[in-house]
Amino acid sequence: MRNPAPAIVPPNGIGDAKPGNQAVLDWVHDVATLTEPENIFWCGGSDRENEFLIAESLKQNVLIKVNPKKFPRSYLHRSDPNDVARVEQFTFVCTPTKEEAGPTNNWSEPRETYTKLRSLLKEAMRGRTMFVIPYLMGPPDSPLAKVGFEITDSIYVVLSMRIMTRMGETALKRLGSQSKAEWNRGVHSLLDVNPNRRFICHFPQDNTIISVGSGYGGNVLLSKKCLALRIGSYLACKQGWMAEHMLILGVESPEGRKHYVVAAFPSACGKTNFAMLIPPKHFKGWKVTTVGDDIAWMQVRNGRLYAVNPENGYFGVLPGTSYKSNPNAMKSIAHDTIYTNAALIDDGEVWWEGKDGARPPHAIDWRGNDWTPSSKEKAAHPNSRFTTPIRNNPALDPDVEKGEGVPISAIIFGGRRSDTVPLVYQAFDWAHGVYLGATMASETTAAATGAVGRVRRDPMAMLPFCGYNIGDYFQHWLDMGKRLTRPPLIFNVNWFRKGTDGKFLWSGFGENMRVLKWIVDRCEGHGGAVQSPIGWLPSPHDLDLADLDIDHKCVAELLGIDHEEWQKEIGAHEKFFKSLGGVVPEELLDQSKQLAARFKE
Ligand code: GTP
Ligand code: SPV
Ligand code: MN
Repeated sequence: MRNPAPAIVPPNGIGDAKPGNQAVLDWVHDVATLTEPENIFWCGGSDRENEFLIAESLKQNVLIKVNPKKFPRSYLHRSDPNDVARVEQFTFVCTPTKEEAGPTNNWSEPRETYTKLRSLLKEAMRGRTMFVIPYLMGPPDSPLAKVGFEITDSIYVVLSMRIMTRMGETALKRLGSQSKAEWNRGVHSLLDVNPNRRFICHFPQDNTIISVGSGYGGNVLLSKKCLALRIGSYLACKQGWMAEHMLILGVESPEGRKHYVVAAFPSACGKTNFAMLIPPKHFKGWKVTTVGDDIAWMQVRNGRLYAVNPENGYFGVLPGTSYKSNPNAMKSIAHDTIYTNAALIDDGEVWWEGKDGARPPHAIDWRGNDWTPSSKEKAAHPNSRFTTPIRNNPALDPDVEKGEGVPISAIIFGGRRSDTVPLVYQAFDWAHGVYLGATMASETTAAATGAVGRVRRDPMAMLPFCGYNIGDYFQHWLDMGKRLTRPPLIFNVNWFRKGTDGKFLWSGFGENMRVLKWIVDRCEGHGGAVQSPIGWLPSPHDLDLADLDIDHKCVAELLGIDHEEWQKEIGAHEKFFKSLGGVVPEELLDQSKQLAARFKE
């Protein structure tokens, strides 16, 4: 068993931001009666409160100070080595019937699950402090914004939620005092951080989340995957909007024409990097700005799709992040950042694999052990992350706070595919685009526990995040299209195709601008393309590849469609749809047939 963190006693004026809404107070009272904390800390999110909590975290060794000259106000956190990623096998959707959760979710009966969780939570906060975090997802004046409360006994969760969400007063203001107001109830307890007692449970009908036994990222920052995606997607379907695992970026031409695009890539497949892209020299005058890097909430306005970023911070992957690959991320995380499971080098600087410069001669690894370049283990965990405010990003889009959101010109799907899938292609129409999303696949990554590098179907990058029946989710996508008079064009990309030598064929990162430019051209109606069985493909001269060190053979390979590989791919689509057991809309089954038929033409 882990030593429980001691209760903390805040000075006057801190930890007393008690909400005025009676329904919230009643709920907090119920949870406290069950968990029996030493005291309740009502988070308000002020600077003074944050400084106090950081000082406490340093005392408790929850945080380690990193070199303040190099990284002002930044800290390292090490999570338990058994607790370093999302746990999909312990994540549940608890709906009255199994059918509502659908074939892609772990289902658990709500009443039994509440009973089990209540017994785990009984006295769980004895001798400890229970924090109550009010937070708002989305710009304060957005019709899409949602209020949540997270109760937690983890000080790391409080510090992270203050970065990741709009915490405190703005949430309370939005909630108001009405007893019927919509708000999410989130309860989190570390318990003893034991994988055998780790459950992330969602009750969509009750707008409730209960997470126990973990202290890591997507399992415990309940605003993110739990509310903004799983509960969010359920509410979105009911209320007629969309909650998606998508980055949102703005791209402006030298002439000042601006488009916004969203892109759904699975976990650790390049959303943060694409959202912060810096165009290569050849694209002088082009500007890419970030609205969001992980989640998009979208609504229909005047026949167009508009997106807001519900979050207020980035919880991004460290390995591979460098001034070479992503300068905007490096600048963002140079101050006021929490690093989780990175290595610490001798001058108090944090380090991870893929950072600029040579490997350090010595480090303390993510577990707290000595490390040298000859060590077999990685110094930073492959899923080590940074938590940093969106405002640290030098390329933050000026309209990030716009309540109505930004108008979306294109939707991009993509995954990690070593083979089969070309660099970019465009769907013929909305329904075909929905089919591209529904059948996309990707190699698994370290963002979730389990095997890495296994190709799995991950529809719309939502496999682990769709909080209801995936068949209804597909239908919702098809229905949304019918409400759009100016629907975004839909594309699929793959930055990760490999040559026979096993190396990436495409240099990626900033060079992805070349693909983005073609997408923008297509949106404006002047990009060239050739028709293929899978969709509209750029021919090599339709892509601006000037000043790029790539040979023609690679370009041909990147854009090529291998008929044998695609026969296998179509088989995999059909197998996947079959595995869902009859929930797939007829319209998508039909798309599958049309795809197969186009290969025979
Ligand atoms: P989540 O936060 O888990 O949702 O991940 P994400 O989709 O935001 O992925 P992110 O941008 O953090 O990238 C994950 C990993 O992929 C990092 O190690 C990146 O360096 C790497 N990566 C991102 N973009 C590219 C690319 O264009 N090419 C290559 N080869 N690698 C990339
Ligand atoms: C993901 O896995 O897609 C993430 C990281 O964005 S986590 O918040 O841990 O889910
Ligand atoms: Mn993500």
